[in-house]
Amino acid sequence: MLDKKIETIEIDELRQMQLQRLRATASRAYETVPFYKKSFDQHGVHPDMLHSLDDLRKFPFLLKNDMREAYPFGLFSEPMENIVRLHASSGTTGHPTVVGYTKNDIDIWAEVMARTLSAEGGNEKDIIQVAYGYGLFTGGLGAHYGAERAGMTVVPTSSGNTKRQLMLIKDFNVTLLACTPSYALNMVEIAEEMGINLKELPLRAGFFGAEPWSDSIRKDIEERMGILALDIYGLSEIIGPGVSFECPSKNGMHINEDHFYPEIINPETGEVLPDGETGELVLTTITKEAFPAFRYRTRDITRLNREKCSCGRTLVRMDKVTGRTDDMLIIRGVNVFPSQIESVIMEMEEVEPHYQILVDRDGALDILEVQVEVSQKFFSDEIRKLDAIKAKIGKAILENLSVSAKITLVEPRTIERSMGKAVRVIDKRTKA
Ligand code: DLL
Repeated sequence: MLDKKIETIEIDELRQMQLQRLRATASRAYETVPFYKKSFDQHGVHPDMLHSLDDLRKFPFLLKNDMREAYPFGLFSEPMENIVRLHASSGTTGHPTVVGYTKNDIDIWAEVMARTLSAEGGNEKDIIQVAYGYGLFTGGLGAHYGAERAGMTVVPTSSGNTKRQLMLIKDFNVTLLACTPSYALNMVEIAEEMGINLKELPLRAGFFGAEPWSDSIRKDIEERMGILALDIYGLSEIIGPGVSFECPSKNGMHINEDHFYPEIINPETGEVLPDGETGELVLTTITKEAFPAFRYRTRDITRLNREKCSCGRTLVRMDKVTGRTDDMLIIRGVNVFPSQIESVIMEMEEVEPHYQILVDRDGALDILEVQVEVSQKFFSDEIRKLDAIKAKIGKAILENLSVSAKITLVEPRTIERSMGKAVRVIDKRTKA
């Protein structure tokens, strides 16, 4: 634990700190960002109305689209001379969303990421390889500054050039790894090909995030790398990685509540749900200067857990994010989350954790196809056996998701490997 005082803070003290910070941020946003003034006024709310944290629910949400419309700097609350860094997330349509940081924001980011990367005991004796992409994406630089703040030795490889990554892990005696879980799986395969046994190396833990990954994938990475695999969560609109992090109990991610205030809402009605219920995560930054995000709708689906954690931290935990409200597929009227398909696939020993979901339309009918790689061990089997594997996966998907899917088994190593966030779904239907 890096910051015992904060990470095990008494709840009453935390709530008081949050309220104070929230009020200050709300006032600053109202006074300096015309968007917030207009939006608060239109909803008949004012920062002075924040007498308790619950009063926040009366305030309007911030949507991704509001950020797009404010492109590039419309939501900044500080003059450009105080902004020392910009990041942006690409998104699939329209303008990217741009976020800015003051020197103090970068400092806070380093601090929350230092907590994240020290969660399993890491310290200045560690050598961490940062294989998240460096650039406008927040993964690389976010992890980098956090690791430096924790006093670690950073190997800033960024993503790609996997053989060299592996050589450095081995030659530099790297102990910690930070990258997306899909890139970690990619690394494992290439290490196996190169004859590098990661299990024999000092590598001890990995901090994986930026995309959903199931516990089965965690198990696969842990076994094949011989490490502890921890989940880390964040988004550029809020700060980047560092919003929440898993401790070695691996039972939810502790939210850095001294900087980010979470709520869970019903995505249909916008109503705040009680703790313990699953819904859309809404986050408010309570210390950010350059770009204060007030009730930002993340679209990520999760649940808050306030039960005491065995690690001693009092910071609330959020469940692993298994999907987003906008990645739900509607197939012939049935709601399907890609993570549900992944869970089914991961139960099958005959296939590898590499798959792609293709959705198309034939006339009025939605077609769902799941392409998945057969394990080397089973690939040489006769057609009859491969057909049986296909039928088994198809049946399991139908039973679990109530939707029929065409299963295509592909040769090992044919689905494109990811360096960053994996592309799992290709939806060829024209979206309304
Ligand atoms: O992905 C920040 C990040 C970098 C987080 C490195 C963790 C590690 P964006 O590119 O803005 O920022 O994407 C944010 O990615 O709203 C989630 O949908 C998804 N996401 C991030 N972390 C996780 C995770 C970075 N641990 C979006 N599990 C978020 C599931 C995640 N989804």
